[in-house]
Amino acid sequence: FAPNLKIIKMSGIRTFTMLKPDAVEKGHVGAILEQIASAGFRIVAMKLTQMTQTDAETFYAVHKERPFFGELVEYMTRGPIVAAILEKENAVEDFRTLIGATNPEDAAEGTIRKLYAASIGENAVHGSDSDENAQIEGAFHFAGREMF
Ligand code: IDP
Repeated sequence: FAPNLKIIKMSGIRTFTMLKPDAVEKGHVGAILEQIASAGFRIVAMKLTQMTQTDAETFYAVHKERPFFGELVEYMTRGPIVAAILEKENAVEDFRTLIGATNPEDAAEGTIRKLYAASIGENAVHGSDSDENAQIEGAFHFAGREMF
């Protein structure tokens, strides 16, 4: 049935990313954006911004019982980040492949985390882990008029 097919095709074309404070501090923004563009992602929305304590606690609420939560909030609020919405077929999965494993020691050669991340905590980049979270996280950072 045609309308349903369209809905199926529409799913999975967007993801949300943050180039985290360590990536910005070390001057890796240009190189990382180049790698993202070369992998075929189109920028839908993008800005340099800084998360407040409340922002970070809300964004990472799923991790609030984890032992590293305080450290994670401190890290994510300590300086500016680049937030962006990216578009490509199969965006969420392909972007997770491009960034590599959470711990850079486990990340595949050539992935963004292998190239630029220092540790499991300071791992340079965020990528949404589902279509639903991509939508929630994109809307957390951007108003509709900022998406193109
Ligand atoms: P992901 O970012 O690869 O999806 P998650 O398990 O969702 O990984 O964790 C969210 C973020 O929390 C990670 O990207 C990393 O910055 C931080 N984090 C995860 N595990 C640890 C840890 O064991 N120690 C310190 N920070 C961690």
